[in-house]
Amino acid sequence: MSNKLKVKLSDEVKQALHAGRPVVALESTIISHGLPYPENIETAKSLEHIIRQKGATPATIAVIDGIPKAGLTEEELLHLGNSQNTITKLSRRDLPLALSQGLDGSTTVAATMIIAAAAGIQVFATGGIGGVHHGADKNFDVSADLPELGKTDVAVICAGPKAILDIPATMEYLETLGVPVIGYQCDTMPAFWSRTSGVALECRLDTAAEIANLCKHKWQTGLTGGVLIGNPVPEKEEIPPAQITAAIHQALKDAETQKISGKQLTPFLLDSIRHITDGISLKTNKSLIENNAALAADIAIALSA
Ligand code: PSU
Ligand code: MN
Repeated sequence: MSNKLKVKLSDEVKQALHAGRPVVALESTIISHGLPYPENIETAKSLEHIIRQKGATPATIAVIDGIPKAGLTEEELLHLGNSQNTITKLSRRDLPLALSQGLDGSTTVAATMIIAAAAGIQVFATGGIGGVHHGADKNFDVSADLPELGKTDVAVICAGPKAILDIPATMEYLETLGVPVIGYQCDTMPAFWSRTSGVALECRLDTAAEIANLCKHKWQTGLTGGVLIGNPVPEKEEIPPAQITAAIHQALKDAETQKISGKQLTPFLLDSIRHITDGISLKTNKSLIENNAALAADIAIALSA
């Protein structure tokens, strides 16, 4: 029995991979749980468009009828985006249940990395990765995204850990796991809606070519595991820390009062912040993901050159 995860590729993705052309993986939890309808569908389509315009091939990843897929049809995208909350959010631990029961599910950063790597896709764009939650010293809430970055060979382009997280603790955790964290044209880790978290980075690279070169050196020398690229949200869409901090605190307090925990916590916080900021956070969220998709395409192109 083969112990490899089998991924069903769309024709477009299959042809691109076969020809050694650049491919960028996209996750689907953003579609099902991270953004509201219909902005989620609009964003999913716009990401694919941005990547194609750059000359790379997008591969949105999800599990449909228990089958891991890279490259979704329009119908599948709509299905993930229209069924808010009825679609299961799948991280590493949830994949066996979904595969064995033939379920539909959207994939988190961790699960998307697993499926991308199995398909032979090296570059993946998301919004913000999961990380160490506030209070993790007591509640142990650390996203499965972090250990995945420690072991799976995929470059992940993000706008930082989501600012609802304990970013300094997340950075410590990444250091322990041996994950290179690159600031793209920046010297501090971005903080999702804001351009900086204040946490200094030791690795700043200013071009996609240098980032691709670092990845090649890592993977060609047996230094397995992910590479994390922090790409700050464009200046004109940024919400400065002073403006978003109050909303984050309010959302964290509401989560505590309502006893929200586990995999529900991140979607709850994102949704609360969207309401508190009157939708401004949504506009920023959309912009930062698009910005990440564009950089991911550049890196994939540099890697395939
Ligand atoms: N980035 C966003 N919105 C999201 C997520 C990331 O802009 O909804 C998702 C990703 O799929 C990430 C997940 O892997 O949130 C983290 O969830 P948790 O904290 O439960 O591990
Ligand atoms: Mn968690």
